[in-house]
Amino acid sequence: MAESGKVEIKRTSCYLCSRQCGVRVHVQDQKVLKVEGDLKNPVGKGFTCERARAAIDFHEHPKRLNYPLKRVGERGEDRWERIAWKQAMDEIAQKLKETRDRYGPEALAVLGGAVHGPGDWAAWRFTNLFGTPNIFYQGKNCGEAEFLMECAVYGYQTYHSIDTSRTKCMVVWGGNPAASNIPYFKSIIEAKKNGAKLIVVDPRLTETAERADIWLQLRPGTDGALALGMLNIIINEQLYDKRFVDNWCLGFNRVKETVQQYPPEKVEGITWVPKDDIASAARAYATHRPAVLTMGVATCHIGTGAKSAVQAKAILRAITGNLDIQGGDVLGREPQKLAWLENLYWDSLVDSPQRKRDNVSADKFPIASVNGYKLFRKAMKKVYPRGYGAAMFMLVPNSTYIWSAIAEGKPYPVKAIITEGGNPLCSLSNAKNAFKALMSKNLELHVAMDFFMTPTSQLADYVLPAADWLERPNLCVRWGMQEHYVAGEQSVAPMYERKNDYQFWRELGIRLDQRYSWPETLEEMYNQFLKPWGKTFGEFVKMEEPWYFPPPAYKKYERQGFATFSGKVELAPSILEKLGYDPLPTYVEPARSPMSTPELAKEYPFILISGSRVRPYVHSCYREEEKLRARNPDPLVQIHPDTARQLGVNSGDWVTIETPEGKIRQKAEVTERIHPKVVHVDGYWWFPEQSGKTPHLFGLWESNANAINPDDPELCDYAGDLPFRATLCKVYTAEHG
Ligand SMILES: Nc1nc2c(c(=O)[nH]1)N[C@H]1C(S)=C(S)[C@@H](COP(=O)(O)OP(=O)(O)OC[C@H]3O[C@@H](n4cnc5c(=O)[nH]c(N)nc54)[C@H](O)[C@@H]3O)O[C@H]1N2
Ligand SMILES: Nc1nc2c(c(=O)[nH]1)N[C@H]1C(S)=C(S)[C@@H](COP(=O)(O)OP(=O)(O)OC[C@H]3O[C@@H](n4cnc5c(=O)[nH]c(N)nc54)[C@H](O)[C@@H]3O)O[C@H]1N2
Ligand code: SF4
Ligand SMILES: [Mo]
Repeated sequence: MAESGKVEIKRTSCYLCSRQCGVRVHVQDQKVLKVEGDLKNPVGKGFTCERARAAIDFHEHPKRLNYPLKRVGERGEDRWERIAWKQAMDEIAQKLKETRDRYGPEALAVLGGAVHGPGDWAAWRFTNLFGTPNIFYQGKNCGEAEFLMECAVYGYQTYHSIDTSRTKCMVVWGGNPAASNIPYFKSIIEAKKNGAKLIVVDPRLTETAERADIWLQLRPGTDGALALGMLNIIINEQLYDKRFVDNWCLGFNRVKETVQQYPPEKVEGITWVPKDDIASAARAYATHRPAVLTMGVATCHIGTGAKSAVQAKAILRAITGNLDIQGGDVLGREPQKLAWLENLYWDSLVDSPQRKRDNVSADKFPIASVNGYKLFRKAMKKVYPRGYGAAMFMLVPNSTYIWSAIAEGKPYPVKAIITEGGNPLCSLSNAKNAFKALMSKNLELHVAMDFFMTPTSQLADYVLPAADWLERPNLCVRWGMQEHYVAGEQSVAPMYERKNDYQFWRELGIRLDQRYSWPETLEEMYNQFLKPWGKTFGEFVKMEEPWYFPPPAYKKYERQGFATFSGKVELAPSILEKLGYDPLPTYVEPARSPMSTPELAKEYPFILISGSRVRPYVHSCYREEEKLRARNPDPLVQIHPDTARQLGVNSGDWVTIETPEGKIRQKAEVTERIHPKVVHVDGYWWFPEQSGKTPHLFGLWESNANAINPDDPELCDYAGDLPFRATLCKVYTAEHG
């Protein structure tokens, strides 16, 4: 126990977004006084942003959930009674037991959000033991399409960390780190100072694009054609790494043949990018090695356009010889010194005797299913005998199927859901569909665990108060994304009756035949993860440097081959063929576009993109915090001045944005940063200050991009990711509507 009155410094990691910057928390008598960057911590190196500066406001916010609540009125009526944790957990576990006995374990679906802490892996742990494959977490949220394609082509995901002194070229493709990852953006700037080239592929002139040597302003959703056009130049001008291709790549001739269909002139017509710019970008990328070609979540959000985009990107990385070299795109490894597989129970799910069915969308999107994962495991076995460290990215169902499994019992009934650390009504396309399912009488149980009452938790039967990152010990593990771990001390005891997410899953687990699988505390669970290292969490967190960065390893394939069936880079992956997909990166238009649906485009003439990161917010979070809200008080729709003039719109006007799915209103930001034919709307908007009662739901239908984004599976990509970008809309002022 700390001495009364004494100020202590706790070292931990900030979880107010997924970056996990190292911070020092000043604490006195269980009160947080200050959060500052930790200069010594390699993650962030002392950086903090406006969210970390508002950390105390979130921690003590008057709207925080502090006690378990049980619904007393109808769903969504906003009538609750406070109950004890024990009662909540007993009742929820009993209901889950009945559900499992009556309908099978697959009748439970668990929906979470972006990376936020122990809830992520504890949820996989629970669902794997329970036997349900219907777990919707990071994979689908952040775009499964690219993870899966990288695994199919070269057997693991690549990291795109910039080596500021070595990297010679950076291609930021479909992302904007200036808003989404500031520490990364800083390394881009530093590498540029050291002479590296920056190429940005984005329909908007973002803060990142502003810094670019070459900015390719493409038509949203045509990334595949653009990448194929670049491949055309690189292959025909023989700018690829011939030795690497000869020794390590299969399928080169088939790809060579395919790219002949995409000469720069034709690609200009598809993408709107001038052919000379396509050629310059291709030449710059291929001749400045080592180069990094980033993931960028937008290329997974363009529906049917995504497959060729992510595949052609993977081919670009491979044939230019940038795979797994220092300063280039380094291949990940399974977590080092960590007992992860035995603790996450992947195999229990894959081979579960209880699980009779694959996830609800397995037939439509077989690559993102338990069976798809099994095939990947087989392919990877030689290189990764323990399986894939980031398997949770690999078998996530498509949300539309979850909603229809609830509302219509198809393909089989889902009767219970748990939403933890996510706000699907704001973050998933076609909120009307989600709303219908969440209000359906067929749904027998909905449990939500969050910091705040959100539109989603508003529709739950039980709402549970989550402890935040200051109230729990943290072990940052970026499964499959980066190899380091960082230990963080608990700063203060949880306020009121908040509990950490691990405790929630544990308490369910021990009531549901998983008694021996759940150590009593989060620290004890961390001890189990850290066992191979021979350290306890307590020892780790007290170390002078409480982090572990494994020594980097390059060209790992020279020893072990690539983790594909052939052991080579498969440019036309055999696994795609086995699962019934086109193995070649053939370009496919977004399913709604001026080219694929010209009739629809007459009525909806603009291309709609939505939800790019806005600096103060993380998706639907933080709109209740006054200082952050003051920076971005209203949802903004970006419109080009020429378009605005035609529409009679001025900056600051509220305008209507309409799609076949519905309409919303946002405030116009007239700007030359966007193409005249493209409209960008802010994502995830709700208004915590408004009434939460249904149907109002904190103004969910007023301005939320995902109230009008489509979710038809035919519009989704090959892995079932939602089309948040590259669809069609019309825009008008209220008077002209
Ligand atoms: N239109 C559009 N939609 C998109 C995207 C887009 O680009 N455009 N991007 C997609 C992407 S990449 C993502 S990742 C998703 C994000 O989708 P979500 O993760 O559903 O969105 P968030 O708003 O981050 O929801 C997180 C919720 O969890 C709560 N929370 C935070 N930390 C914790 C915790 O430790 N424990 C618990 N129990 N709760 C916690 C927060 O209060 C918040 O309500 O959105 C997707 N949706
Ligand atoms: N502040 C903040 N930071 C965050 C988050 C947050 O919510 N807030 N979320 C975190 C999460 S979960 C994620 S997944 C990452 C995502 O981070 P990023 O990958 O950087 O994604 P976005 O910031 O949405 O940037 C997407 C960019 O793609 C562009 N774009 C739109 N359509 C297309 C298209 O068809 N093709 C191409 N090439 N580009 C297109 C948009 O104009 C936008 O500038 O950010 C993380 N960091
Ligand atoms: S970027 Fe900001 S919110 Fe995200 S982890 Fe770092 S300090 Fe926290
Ligand atoms: Mo994400």
